[in-house]
Amino acid sequence: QHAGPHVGPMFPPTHPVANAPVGTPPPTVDGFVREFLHELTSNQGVSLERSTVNDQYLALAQTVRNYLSARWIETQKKQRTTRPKGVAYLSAEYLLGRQLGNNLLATGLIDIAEEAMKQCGLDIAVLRAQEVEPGLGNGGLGRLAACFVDSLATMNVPCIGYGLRYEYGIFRQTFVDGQQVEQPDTWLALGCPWEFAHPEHAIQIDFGGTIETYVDADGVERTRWVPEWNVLGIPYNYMVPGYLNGRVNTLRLWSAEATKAFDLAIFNSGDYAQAVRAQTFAENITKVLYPEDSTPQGKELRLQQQYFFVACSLRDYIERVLGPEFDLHELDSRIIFQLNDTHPVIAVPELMRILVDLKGFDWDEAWAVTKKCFAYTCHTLLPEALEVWPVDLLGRLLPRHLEIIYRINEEFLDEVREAFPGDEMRIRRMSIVAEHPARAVRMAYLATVAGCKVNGVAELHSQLLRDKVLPDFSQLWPEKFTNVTNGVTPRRFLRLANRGLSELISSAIGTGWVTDLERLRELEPYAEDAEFRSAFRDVKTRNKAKLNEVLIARDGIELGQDHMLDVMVKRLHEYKRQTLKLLHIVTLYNEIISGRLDPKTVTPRNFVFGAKAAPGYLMAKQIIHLINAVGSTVNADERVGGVLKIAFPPNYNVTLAEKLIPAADLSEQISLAGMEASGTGNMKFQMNGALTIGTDDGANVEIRRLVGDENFFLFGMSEPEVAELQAKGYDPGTYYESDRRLRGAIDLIGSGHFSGGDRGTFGSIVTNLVTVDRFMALADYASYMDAQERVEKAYADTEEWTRSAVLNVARSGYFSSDRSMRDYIQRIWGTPPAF
Ligand code: B1N
Repeated sequence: QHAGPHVGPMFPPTHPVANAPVGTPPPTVDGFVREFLHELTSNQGVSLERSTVNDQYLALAQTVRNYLSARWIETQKKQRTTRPKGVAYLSAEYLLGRQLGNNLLATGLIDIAEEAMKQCGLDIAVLRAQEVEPGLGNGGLGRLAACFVDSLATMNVPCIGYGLRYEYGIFRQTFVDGQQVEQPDTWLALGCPWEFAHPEHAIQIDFGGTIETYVDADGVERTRWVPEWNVLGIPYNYMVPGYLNGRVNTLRLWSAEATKAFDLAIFNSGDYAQAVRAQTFAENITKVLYPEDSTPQGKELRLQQQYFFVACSLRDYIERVLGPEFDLHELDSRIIFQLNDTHPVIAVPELMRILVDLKGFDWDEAWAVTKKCFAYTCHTLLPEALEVWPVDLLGRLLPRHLEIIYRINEEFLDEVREAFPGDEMRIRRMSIVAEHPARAVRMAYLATVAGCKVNGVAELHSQLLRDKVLPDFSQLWPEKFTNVTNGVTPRRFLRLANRGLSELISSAIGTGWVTDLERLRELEPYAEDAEFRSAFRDVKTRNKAKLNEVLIARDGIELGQDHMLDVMVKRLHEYKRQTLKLLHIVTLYNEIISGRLDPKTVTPRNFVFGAKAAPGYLMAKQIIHLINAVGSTVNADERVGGVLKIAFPPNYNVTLAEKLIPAADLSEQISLAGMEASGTGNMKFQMNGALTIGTDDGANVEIRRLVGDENFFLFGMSEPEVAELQAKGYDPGTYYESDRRLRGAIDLIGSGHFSGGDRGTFGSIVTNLVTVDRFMALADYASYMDAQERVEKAYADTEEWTRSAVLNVARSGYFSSDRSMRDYIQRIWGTPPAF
């Protein structure tokens, strides 16, 4: 049952209190007030009386930031002398969430700051609500990167996160007549106090042009890239504080600007307007985050973004962090570049180019170094999510890189030929360069060939990655493949988001769990303690009340009082099966209005959805429309008597997650088995005492193993059963025909009941479900309905339910991202912690 022997905190905090510089006295409320007022006048240039909430927020942020920056400088100074091996996490996304609360927590200043603001006549909650979260990611993948850098800092591991500073992050979602409308995310508009811009450290990044060969001074024939255009990368540094340990790591996000070459054009061309347009062209590179989760479109600008940020990052690490004296033959002694999915994989040929073309390495020497410096994390199983770049596009933008990829591929295929003589089919299957439908580079293959390790993000996912996505590669290099199950940071998602539960836990077992989450095990006996259970329920009730306040203020949404809170929050994607959740709701509704189900016998429930759809993903947008339509119809129907309430607050993001998750009773994790690589929301819900209804997919498998069958509502086909059904041919129509309740629900949607009588509105959803249903919602429907009935029964027994909820919390320690980091260190990085 237990996830392995428990070995205490590997990286104990080095400092008990705030991140204040060594030797300074501990901060006091009076001192904090003085510093705050100083920031208000000197930075915002206003008096307290005349200040706006934004002024106050910025001044408070500045005050907190000062505590961190001293430790930040110290961390870097120490690293320059100890020269430890570090991790460079390369990720196109960091979904950070609000910073102020986290930084107050990391510095131990929460209470002092709260009291200080009170003395100034201010409510710190109002100031905290002023912060616009940096939404520089789409979903799980970007949030994972943010959790990982938090854990590494807390575990005292040197890490630098590299990424992109998008001027517009993930779009702000609004609903107009129930349909998603995207608004630009202007997160920088009111100023971002957490970033440090360093334009003086700009790096020039080249694009386009041609390659030419020449003979160098030693008479050796070499290749060089003659680029056509370039842009500047400006670093913006963010502090990543460890929890109360004095370490502050760096997150370095790159912003694109026009180079002098563009400026010059203004004078030379005489066409001022054209020159300014050229500048916009350069700045477009970091203008906006591609709002696609799991299904990247092969857009040229996206490739520009990818190359831009990894080229900046490699140059930065090699030239600025290591410096000119460093012998790059030893590169792997100082760094491991962790590739967060395939988005940064163009870093592989870039490092080869640096070593071969710029540093004069011969090819084999360079390849030997490169192979040791990269490791690759795959986050998906969906074939359409595997990035592939057409060679004409790659060759146009990065001609030298394409040539390098060809050579890597040739040598790799020679290796395959040697291992499997005469197996030409295998060669074709494994080639990094696909020939059909068009010549294109398979980035996952390049990452697998170049990476010293390849990992999936949950046990099931890693197994499927080995057996189904990259079987030829795992056969060739079995030792390359490993698993690291995802995790989430308990600082943000338990300690900060759920203060009530945190305090209850600490009153029972002390505060050590914050950095050693396996200690939550010590809560197990409290599951049997009626007083503890009652206190646990009180916390939930208060969290629900707070959520109600938030939803009323934010969206005017009123949830049912004393209802079970059933939550499904995640990106909108067919494989995640929000429609299955809808079929459950519509079934209950249909049974009620047709008189077969007495609403008085139904457990009152609030169904809360949160989900953004990629703007170009039409089916996902229609499903959003349908959720809203079902919501307004059911909520307004008096026959339901208010027992079913549907809420779909728009713009689900980290900030809203922090309110929703602590209030939830039931966590919906209902993807088709074999489709969700891991999921991380599932872990956050468990940690906050929600029970899971879920399929045997992603990390649900591990959650269920840890909490036990009796504390988890399992339903649906297993992955092998899905594969079997797929193989024998899946026909959703048979399920529709044979299941009365299912047919009733689908027919009700098709009848126009939720669309003012118009049958067309949701016609394509209905047709798709009944004829295609790629993700087999209909096949799992009956089993899901059964599981929901078990949920109802279980929820009716309040004491038993609470007991299960407490056990869910007690057994969630494994899902700390600290544990994930320990696994990466042991299985992949070999990074010693730098005390
Ligand atoms: O990564 C998460 C997992 O927990 C989820 O199961 C997985 O779906 C998610 C292209 C992605 N996989 N792939 C992406 C994101 C943006 C993009 O442009 C793909 N996100 C995931 C963390 O491991």
